[in-house]
Amino acid sequence: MAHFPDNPVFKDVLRLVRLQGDIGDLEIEGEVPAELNGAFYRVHPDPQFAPKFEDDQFFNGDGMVSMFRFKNGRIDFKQRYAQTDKWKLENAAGKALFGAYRNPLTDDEAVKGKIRGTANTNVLVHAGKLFAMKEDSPCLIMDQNTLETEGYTDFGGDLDIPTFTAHPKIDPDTGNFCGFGYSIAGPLTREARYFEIDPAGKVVRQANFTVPYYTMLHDFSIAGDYAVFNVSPYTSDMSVLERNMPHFIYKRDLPFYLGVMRRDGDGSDMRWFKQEPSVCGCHVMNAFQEGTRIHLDLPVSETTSLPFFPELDHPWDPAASTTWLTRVTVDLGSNTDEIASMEKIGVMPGEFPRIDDRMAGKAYRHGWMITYDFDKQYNGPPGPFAGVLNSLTHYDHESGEEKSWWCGPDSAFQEPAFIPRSKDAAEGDGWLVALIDNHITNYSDLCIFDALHVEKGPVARAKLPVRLRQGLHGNWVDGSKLAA
Ligand code: V55
Ligand code: FE
Repeated sequence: MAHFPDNPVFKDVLRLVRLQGDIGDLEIEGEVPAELNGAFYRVHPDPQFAPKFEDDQFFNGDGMVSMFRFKNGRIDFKQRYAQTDKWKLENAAGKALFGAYRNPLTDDEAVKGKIRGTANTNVLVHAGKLFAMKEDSPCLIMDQNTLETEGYTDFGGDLDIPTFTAHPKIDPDTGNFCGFGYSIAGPLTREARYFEIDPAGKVVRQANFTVPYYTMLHDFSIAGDYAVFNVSPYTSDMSVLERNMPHFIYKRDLPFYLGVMRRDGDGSDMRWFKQEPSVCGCHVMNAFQEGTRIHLDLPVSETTSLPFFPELDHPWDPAASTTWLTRVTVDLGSNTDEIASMEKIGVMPGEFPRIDDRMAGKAYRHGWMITYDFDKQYNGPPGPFAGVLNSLTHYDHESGEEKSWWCGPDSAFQEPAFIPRSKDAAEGDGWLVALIDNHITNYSDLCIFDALHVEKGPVARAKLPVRLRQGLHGNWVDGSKLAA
């Protein structure tokens, strides 16, 4: 007998789905390019049971993983829960045992000390497995063909830290999975570790570093030989957890930082470059080296872009939380600890930046985000972000041109992923896939775009007979890595 809280986090576009199953040969509108062979994986939070607290957070839900398998113009759909240790313990009990988001003080006595992860943030195939990731817990391994869960891994004991990243980058030259864990010395600690896992699944690099203050180290980038970490003023302390406030609170008086260290070192060369007054940035589009300078592109707002990680002394302000694509530059040749420049490089505001992942860490031309066209009509209920992500925008950093496509008054986008036309196609030559959720009919379509002509709208739509809940992140994998 499930009574979900009377809370916007469980209503309208955030109404739970909790549906596991398979649909073969999805209904298609248009033509799916026959040469597309592979799978698109994505994940959304979807609590298995009614949460323990009325004010439960969107980010606290159990990971529900979806797979769209493309072959010969046909798409098969599969959806399963990531069966984390938390999911299994709660499934056996028939109710929620773990409490608030990132707050172990709120858990039932019976599960004290158990891994709290939900695997709800990102999914990516590496070393022959599907990694289901959440930044507060180890890496969960799933089968990339069946979506069966195998369990948490510490990579044969080599990665002896309690946390992992939900935002890895794959080095296009080595194929290494580049990532990090933060708060590795326990909840709320400033210790972090950079690591790389090679294509065979072996941990080949590890380097510890310390963040300037306890923060949500959500995303990062590689930039050639360097790893770059963006720090925004999300922070917390024990008194926040003791009062069961949202785990992260936003403190605009703390600086924004960019940390830069060599990927092949031991972390002792880490330099933190500071920006005051602070800004807020979360997801990285890309970063690259240019001589002694490092550039990192990311959507940036004046203050917290996540309404559920609020400021205590300032009300939520949608305008100040709107994010614009910005290039942050630091100079390793300088002896200052100041950020050299921050320059707005996008006109359309938005979030969920993506690139042609073969350009990760390199000078690049093409980027995409889902964007807010505030001038357009919207007929649906509000969602979890600053506005309705109703458009898809292509940013050409070389020509400075932007092209967008609006998905109509009833719908919103989820994060896209890029698919190259072939292994050695030019940068940007390929497709984007993205879910479009219709908030009136309550159906979701997986849409396929020509990546360099998003303004033409989708070339095909794979139509689901249900709506998928607002999700976070996902990735494409080539068919050569999947069972035939
Ligand atoms: C984010 C998402 C999370 C999380 C921390 O987008 C940060 C940011 C879905 O979970 O736990
Ligand atoms: Fe994220």
